[in-house]
Parts: sequence; C-alpha cells; structure tokens
Amino acid sequence: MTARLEVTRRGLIGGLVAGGTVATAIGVAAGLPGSRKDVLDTISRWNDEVQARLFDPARRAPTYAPSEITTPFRFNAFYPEAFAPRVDPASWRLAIDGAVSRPLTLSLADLRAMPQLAEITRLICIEGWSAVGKWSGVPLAHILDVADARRSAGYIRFECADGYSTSIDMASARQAQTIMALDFLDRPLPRAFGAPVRLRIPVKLGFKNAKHIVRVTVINVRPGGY
Ligand SMILES: Nc1nc2c(c(=O)[nH]1)N[C@H]1C(S)=C(S)[C@@H](COP(=O)(O)O)O[C@H]1N2
Ligand SMILES: [Mo]
Repeated sequence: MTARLEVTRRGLIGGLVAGGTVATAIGVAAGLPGSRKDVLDTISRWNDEVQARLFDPARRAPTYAPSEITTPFRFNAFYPEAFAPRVDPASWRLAIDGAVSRPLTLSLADLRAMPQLAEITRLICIEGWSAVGKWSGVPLAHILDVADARRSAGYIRFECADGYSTSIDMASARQAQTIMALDFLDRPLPRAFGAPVRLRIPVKLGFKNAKHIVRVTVINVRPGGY
C-alpha cells in the first residue's frame, strides 16, 4: 500500500491523468511479471527514472539493449492501420519554414546525406502501453542549424500527410536524442510506422512523435494540435 501511495503521489503526469491510473497504465505498459509488491517496486523505480528523464529535455531518456526491442511493434494512430497514408518517397519533400533565415525543401536523399543517429528507446503512449524500438535518422538540432532557426523561437510545429499535427518546445526539439527518423529496425520506416519520415523524441509521449511529416515550422508562440 505504501508503494502504491508513493506511485500515486508521484503520479507521472499528475495534471493530465490521475496517479492511480498512471500506475495501472505503466504496469500494463511495461508488462511486468512477478508479485504485486515486485510490480509496484519496479513501477516505482521506473516511475522515478521516467519522472527524472522523460519530461526534462536537459536529461537523456533511457536507452535499451537490442534484446529488449518489442516485437511485433505496436501501431497507433487516430485511424486503423490500413488507412495509414501512402506517401511516394520519390516526390516527397520536407519543408522547413517559419522563423528560419534559410527555409529548406529537403528530399529523402538530402536527409540521408546528413549525419545520422541510431538509438533504441521506449515509445510511451498515453493510452497505457509502451514499446521499445530502434529508430535512426537525422538529429532535429542539425536540421534546425542548417535552416538557421531563430534561437529565441519557442516551438516547432509538425504537419503530417494524414492531417495530424503536433508541436514541441524548442529545448526538447534540440535535445540530443530527438531525431527525424528515416529507419525503423535498420530499414526504411514501414508505412504504418510513419514513412517516409517521423519524429522520434524519447523525452516526449507517443502522441508528440509525429509520423509521415511533410512540414516543420519554427514558431514563437505555442500552436494548436495534439
Ligand atoms: N501522423 C500521425 N502521427 C502520429 C499519430 C497519428 O495518428 N498520425 N499518432 C501518435 C500516437 S498517439 C502514437 S502513440 C504514436 C504511435 O506510433 P507507432 O504507430 O509507431 O507505434 O504515433 C503518434 N504520431
Ligand atoms: Mo499515443
């Protein structure tokens, strides 16, 4: 009971979801085996770690061993998997605009020619599940530097081929692990998982990890979206 109260008191996303729900959600998400006390201890430890790192862009999100990768990986979107958009990789372009002194229009080849970072991290969906995967791609900070994004701008907005849009703060956008992912498990992103390019930002929850991105806009004020 003490452990549970601990978890509740330290509710992961206090303002968004009640602590008890979060504890349950994390228990389900992590698929933890063992006794209830073991489970709660593990959740508590995991919760501390997540609390310290997940929402603090100055810290690193945890990384995992290849053996910890979740297979099959889980799909999520605001529609069923069969409706994931079909994007032609040859004609696809990524626009970088807004508060930048060098607006960019990048092809997939342009992105592949940039520095790449590969990392095994956990995607955590607010709906109560998480999964470990390997994504590789271009650090978003690099793209922002090439575009000469205004340093004082507060947010980045992402627009997607399926009509989804979301935004993140600049500190999280420039965090070292935040990438515009081109590959999933060392292969080009499958259609359902965000082809041709998705945001992979392990310090943020799943819904910030925009898939099928077509436009990245640097802005001063927080925009709408998810
Ligand atoms: N374009 C787009 N991006 C999206 C979504 C979406 O519906 N459309 N869903 C978000 C949510 S809620 C989650 S949890 C993750 C799921 O990513 P996955 O399908 O790779 O697991 O994508 C996020 N990015
Ligand atoms: Mo999600």
